[in-house]
Amino acid sequence: MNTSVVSNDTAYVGQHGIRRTLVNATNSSSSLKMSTVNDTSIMDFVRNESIALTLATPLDEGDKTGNIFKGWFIPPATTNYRFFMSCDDHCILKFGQTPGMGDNVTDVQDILEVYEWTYWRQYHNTTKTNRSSVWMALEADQPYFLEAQHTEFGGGDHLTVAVEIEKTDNSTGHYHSLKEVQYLGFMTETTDYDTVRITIENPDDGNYLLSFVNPETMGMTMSSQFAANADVAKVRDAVKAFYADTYESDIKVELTMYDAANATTTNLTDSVKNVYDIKMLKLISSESTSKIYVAKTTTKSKVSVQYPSEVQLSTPPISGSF
Ligand SMILES: [Ca+2]
Repeated sequence: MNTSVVSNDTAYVGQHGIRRTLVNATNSSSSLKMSTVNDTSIMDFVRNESIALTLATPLDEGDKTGNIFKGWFIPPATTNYRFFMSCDDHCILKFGQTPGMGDNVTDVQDILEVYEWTYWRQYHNTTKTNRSSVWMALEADQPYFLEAQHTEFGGGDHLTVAVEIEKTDNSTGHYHSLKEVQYLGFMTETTDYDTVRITIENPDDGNYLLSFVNPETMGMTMSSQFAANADVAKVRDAVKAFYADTYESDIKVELTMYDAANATTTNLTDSVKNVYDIKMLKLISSESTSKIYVAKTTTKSKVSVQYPSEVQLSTPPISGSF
C-alpha cells in the first residue's frame, strides 16, 4: 500500500525537484543581503525561476547574486535526520516542523545558518560556525517544507545542502530530490593534500601567469595573470580553474613570507621571499601535475615551481561511492 501523503498547500505543490529562484543584483542599486534576497518588492533585482534537481548551485556563478530554493523533503524512513550546508558567502536553511504545512511563518524555523564563506562542500568545521543542524525525528513519506536562502557578494560562490540519515535497517534508498552526501569525519586530522609550491624571490607587483599541464591528457590550463606579491585570495582565484576543470576540486592557498634575515614575517613590505603552497582539497591517487610553465609578463621577480612529488602528495582517496 502506498502511504505517501501529498501536500495540500496550494503555493508549493509536491513535485520532483526544488523550485529555484536565482536573484541577480548586478545592476541594482539596492543591496543584496539575507534580509532582501527574498523581498519581491525590490523591482531591480532580476529573478529567474527554474526547477533544480539538486539542492546546490553551480560553482562560481557570479558576484552579487543570491538564491532561494523551496521544495519538500520526503523522508524515506521514519528515523533521525540532520542537514549540512556549505556556502559562499552566507546561507540559511529553513525547515517546516509540521508535514504538509508549507511556507508558513509560524511553522517554518531556521535550522542552520552559515555566516561566512566556506570551501565547496566543506561541511565540517570544528573551530568556527556550526555547519550542521541538530538531529530531527522525521516521519517516512511525509512532505516537510524546506527552504534554503543564499547570498553572494563577490569572488567565489556556491551553496550545497546535504543530508545525513541515521542508519536504519529498512532505509532502502532515498526518494527525495536532495543530493545525498556521505561524509567521513575521521579524515580531517590525518589528511595530506597534493601541494604545488610557488616561490617568489623579491616579490614585486608585476604580473605573471602559470600554465598547468594535465598529466593524463597533457592538455594545458592557463591561470589568469596575477601579481608576484599577490595575496592568497588573488592567487586562489587566478589558479583555481586548473583544479576545478581537471579534478572538480577546490583549493586552498597558504602563504609564508620571509624577510631579509630569512625569518618569517607577516608584513608584505618586509618580504623578500613569498612561498605559496597551493593545496588541492580533493584526495587523489597520483600527482595533480608534474609540469607548470611560468610566463612572466611584467614582473621582475624570480618565480620557481616545485611539484607535489617534491613537496607533498595527496593521501590516497578512500574507495567507495559518495
Ligand atoms: Ca564570495
